[in-house]
Amino acid sequence: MANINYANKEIIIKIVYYGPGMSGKTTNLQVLHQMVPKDAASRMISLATEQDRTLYFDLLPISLGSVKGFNTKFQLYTVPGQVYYNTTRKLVLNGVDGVVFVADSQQGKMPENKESLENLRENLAEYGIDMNTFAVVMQYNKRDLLPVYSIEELQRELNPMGFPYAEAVAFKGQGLMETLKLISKLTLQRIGSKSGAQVQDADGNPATPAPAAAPAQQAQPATSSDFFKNLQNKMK
Ligand SMILES: Nc1nc2c(ncn2[C@@H]2O[C@H](COP(=O)(O)OP(=O)(O)OP(=O)(O)O)[C@@H](O)[C@H]2O)c(=O)[nH]1
Ligand SMILES: [Mg+2]
Repeated sequence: MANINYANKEIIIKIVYYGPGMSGKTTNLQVLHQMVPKDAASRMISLATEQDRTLYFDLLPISLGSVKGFNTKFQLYTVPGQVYYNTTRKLVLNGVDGVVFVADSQQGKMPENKESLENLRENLAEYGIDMNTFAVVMQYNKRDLLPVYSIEELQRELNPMGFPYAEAVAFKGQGLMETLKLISKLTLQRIGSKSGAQVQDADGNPATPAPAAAPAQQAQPATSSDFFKNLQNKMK
């Protein structure tokens, strides 16, 4: 359901970071905010927190610059992971284009990961989305907190669907760009292949969707344009 507006040549893609409480969703956005250039992500909004627990959501808007003449923006959201905030989680999923599931790798956290994943499946279904065919990336976070489950165990227990995955240590920034790259690639592919895209022409009528992004050079990001080129390059 990416929002593509042909009148002002803009694409807005909504990505939701989902997962159990304390798995590192907010940390993902906070550290990404530090990593991307200022002109690409000028502000991050954290709406309602209590002792660093998310009560509503976080939002990090990232401008990726121009893709085939379209000003492309990602809106990264988090949900509150604590079980009793399901109404909020459902609301935040409204209009979602892609999900990053942030799992906690620590031994003993498998039941919470599974419960959250099942909750995601149910909430997506309420919007008529089949998770099995949706743009989902698994992030196995907290790889530094030993003992952790092996990647094989996590894959077997949480990812029988075979979604792309990345390992991460969110507070150190490890694996965060890799994760963003994977989910960007998946969502842009879906827009390029028409399915899931809500495309409007200047009159608000259905129109042909924009093609997917083209690859470019790899470099340490300096401007939003470089940042996007870097991201595109990683999507190859
Ligand atoms: N050691 C370690 N700590 C991490 C990592 N990622 C996040 N943390 C810490 O885990 C705690 C919870 O992180 P948050 O990002 O607030 O978790 P959340 O998923 O947003 O939690 P809710 O908002 O309650 O759903 C914080 O103290 C983080 O610093 C990691 O990879 N390794
Ligand atoms: Mg949070």
